[in-house]
Amino acid sequence: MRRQFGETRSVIERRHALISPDSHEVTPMPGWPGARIVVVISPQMGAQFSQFFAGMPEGAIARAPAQGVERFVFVLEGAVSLQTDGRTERLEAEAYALVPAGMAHEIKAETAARLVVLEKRFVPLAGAAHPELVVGQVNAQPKRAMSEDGLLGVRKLIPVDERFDCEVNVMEFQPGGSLPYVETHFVEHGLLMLGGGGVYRLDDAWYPVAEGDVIWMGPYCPQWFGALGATPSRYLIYKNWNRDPLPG
Ligand code: UGY
Ligand code: MN
Repeated sequence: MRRQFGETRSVIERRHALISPDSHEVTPMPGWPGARIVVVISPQMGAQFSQFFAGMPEGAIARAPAQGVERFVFVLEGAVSLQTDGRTERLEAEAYALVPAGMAHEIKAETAARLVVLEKRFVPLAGAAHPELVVGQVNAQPKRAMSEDGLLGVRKLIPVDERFDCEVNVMEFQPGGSLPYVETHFVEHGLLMLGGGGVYRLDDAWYPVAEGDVIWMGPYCPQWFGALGATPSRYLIYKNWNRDPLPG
């Protein structure tokens, strides 16, 4: 929805950002011919990763990212096929893939499709093997309780394994559920509200958030979420982790 008189809910601060759909800017992107790309989080903002939406018309094909960059793809609408050396996977809504750095691949829109994509420079760990391709479906992952009141659960989309330098989770809040405490941590987040809504605390500001909103939380941004409304709230959340803050 386009607002009048120069209003938007988007806010860009030094250590956090909220990007609401009303301020999306469509850009072309090399490697994504024909797609409508909206970059919502990027290093230009202060993040160490990028997060973008890709609206692909049927038949469009995306190529692999730059050398050393890993890619997480989550299907919001439609269907794509992910082709890697010797393997083709069909991904429909709520399916996802983590394509390790250096893996040749193509993403083809089997129907018109909308994706959210996260990319980061992979941080290898001495002694650990290179990660493998991960493909999955949100609901196939077990929901683990994350609060004593039973109102918050998390589904981990990537194996908990030192080979991986990031995690992507879906957090599910029943109405009235919240993060148990205000978190402060050295890792950063890219978040997409998948449904429902509530209030997100970022630094010393409290923002109403709803489906389609994107949040960047930089290192040490104090953060808390409380779900409001009659239906559950869900968000997709990335974080860099599993690596020492002082790399050798
Ligand atoms: O995993 C996390 O750090 C997560 N609980 N943070 C968040 O939801 N803002
Ligand atoms: Mn956190």
